[in-house]
Amino acid sequence: MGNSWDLLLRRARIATLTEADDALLGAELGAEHGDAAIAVAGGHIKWIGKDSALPAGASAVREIDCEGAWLTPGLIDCHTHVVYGGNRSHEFERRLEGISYEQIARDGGGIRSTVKATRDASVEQLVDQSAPRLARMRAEGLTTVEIKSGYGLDLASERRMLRAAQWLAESQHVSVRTSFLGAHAVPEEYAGQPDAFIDHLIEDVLPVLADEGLIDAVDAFCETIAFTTEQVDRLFVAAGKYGLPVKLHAEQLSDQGGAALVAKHQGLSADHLEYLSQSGVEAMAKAGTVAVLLPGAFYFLRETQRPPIAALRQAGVPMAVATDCNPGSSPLTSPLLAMNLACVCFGLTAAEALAGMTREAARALGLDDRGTLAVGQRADLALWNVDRPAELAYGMGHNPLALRVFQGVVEGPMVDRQHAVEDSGDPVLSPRL
Ligand code: DI6
Ligand code: FE
Repeated sequence: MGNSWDLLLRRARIATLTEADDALLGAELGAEHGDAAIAVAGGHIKWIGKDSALPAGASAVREIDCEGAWLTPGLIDCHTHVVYGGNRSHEFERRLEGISYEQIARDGGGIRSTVKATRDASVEQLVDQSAPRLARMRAEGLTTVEIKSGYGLDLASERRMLRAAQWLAESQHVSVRTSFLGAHAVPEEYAGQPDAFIDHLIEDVLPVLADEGLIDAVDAFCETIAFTTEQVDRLFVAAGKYGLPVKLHAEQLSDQGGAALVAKHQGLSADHLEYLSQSGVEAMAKAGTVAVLLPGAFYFLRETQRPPIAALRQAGVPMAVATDCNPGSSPLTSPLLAMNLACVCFGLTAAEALAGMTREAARALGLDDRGTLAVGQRADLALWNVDRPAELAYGMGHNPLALRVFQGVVEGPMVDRQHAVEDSGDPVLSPRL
């Protein structure tokens, strides 16, 4: 029937992550024989099924023999602060001496010290400093990343952070969703006046950045060392006026009732959640708010209280997993290690961790065109040299990525070798060459 596709991946095993099957990994197409295929055209998935069922006469500009390697959706990191200036290794040393994260913040360090370094940086410098971090994530099959502002805390600096995030999308071939986190900390010039600072964000900062098309969602830090639920509520009401969805850093260090607040606003996600109460769980379940688990921060801050995973599961709250990549509480640039930590520290299953870094992460960003492999979805894929998908969460410091496909364009560790293959006249590219 003369199908002409841009790309055809053959002889794969495929974890679709769709909910069509009861099994959490979805239909494991061709799992036994490595005989599944995916066809891509125009940056989207056009056909998916058994290799043996490919339509007669199907052809593609490029065909790749996956040799039984596993295909999953490209990884999605739905909570990062990957754009920032400087680093906080000196504070890490203080914490190793026994000084707490909260104490460092109260002494004027913490977020505020990164604000100083970020305010001093140009957009170009922010891009240069952040690109290697994002490149490390991309090397592990990342295709979509959420990036927050929140280290500028004034209009010009927040704008530079958000512009840097958009530039990185272009240069790194990743899809970027931006969140405005102006309410991350009270800046020096508003010391002791958090309400006035929230007013300033609502009146002078949010409207401008929203109008400039720099924001996809509004986030805040609800905590004793940051903002109260009342202050966050006012900000969220303002976000609603611009049609922007909300999300929240909630119950990270104490139970402030932040999850219930974000649920009240039909928010996309409540993130961290170590101190989440049962009523918070129920409010999230009712609103369909995703729980974003950030085990990197739990580990790095040596937190001992775990998020109530069993209660979240029981209530049917979707659970996403993210790196929280940031200089203070989670200098983590490995989505795969975040999956491992979610299993080891929080007790997720390997399948839940993979769903948390794909399907549920897409849900946490309000995106329904990615995170699963099905006809019509974006062709954002990762091909892994593993025998079982559980190996993705099992390894520590191990990167089995063979290929990354971003909107139908193939990249990966073996792409250089691909040219040698093409020069030799062999049209079939093998990830294990
Ligand atoms: N919670 C966090 O873990 C990050 N932000 C937040 O609200 C930490 C930010 C930092 O310490 O720089
Ligand atoms: Fe965070």
